[in-house]
Amino acid sequence: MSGKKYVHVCLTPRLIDQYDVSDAIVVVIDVLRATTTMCVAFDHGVNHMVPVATIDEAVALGKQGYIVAGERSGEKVEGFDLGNSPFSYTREVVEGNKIVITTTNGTRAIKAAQEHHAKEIVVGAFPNISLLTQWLIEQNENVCLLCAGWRENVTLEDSIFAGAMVRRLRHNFARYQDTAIVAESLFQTANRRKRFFFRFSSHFNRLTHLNLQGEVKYAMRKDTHPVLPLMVGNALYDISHCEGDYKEYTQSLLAAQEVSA
Ligand code: 3SL
Repeated sequence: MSGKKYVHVCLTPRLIDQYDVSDAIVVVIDVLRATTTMCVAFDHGVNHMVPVATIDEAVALGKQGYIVAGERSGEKVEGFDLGNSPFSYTREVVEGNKIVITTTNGTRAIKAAQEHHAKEIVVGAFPNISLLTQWLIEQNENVCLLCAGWRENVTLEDSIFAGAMVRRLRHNFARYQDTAIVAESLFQTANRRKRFFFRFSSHFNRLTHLNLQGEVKYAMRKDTHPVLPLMVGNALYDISHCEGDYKEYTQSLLAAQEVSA
């Protein structure tokens, strides 16, 4: 039991400077849709995913055999193989492959956590909530729930998800700041009416304009893709199959990255 460890909630990457993430596992949250999509991709067998901030970086990796994925303003970037729809990341498309992905907020939040030297970075969304919270409890480390938000603003859906995580972690961690309590209270208010609350969110409106309401509904479903995407070097890998200490596995991945560099 992690007596003195804390759970912090950083409601937008803009506030990450306020947190010492070098001593915390950072959970990057972009429920609509980047981290939901990543969970789907890993559950469907993608080998690894490299999150990048810019279209140019994605295109460059595309020349090295990566499937190139990402969106801007919710729409697939012209010339890319995939957008950011969880429905596109089918087993047929992704299994055994490597993907480079750039999104408006989700991949940027991952980069922000990296730049601030997070101890570990994992990806969270409703599809992996139970496995992720259980894993965090087992790690006995500080936790920072980093909401990707929208262009550095706070978003309803990411805050609600952070609150759902706080709710589940609460009894295993000791210290909370106000933002964790804000998120948890929001979740408690929204919990049984999540669909209603999500409809208020600005990103729901953006996705509705693109006729993507089905994706919002899909993103709200819990435990549909129980994976643990963890940053190892410059890429996300699923560590959900690791029994016991996952670090041996990540060391071997890092060594392999060095050899191929
Ligand atoms: O901002 C992001 O990272 C995306 O998830 C936004 S969208 O849902 O693809 O529009």
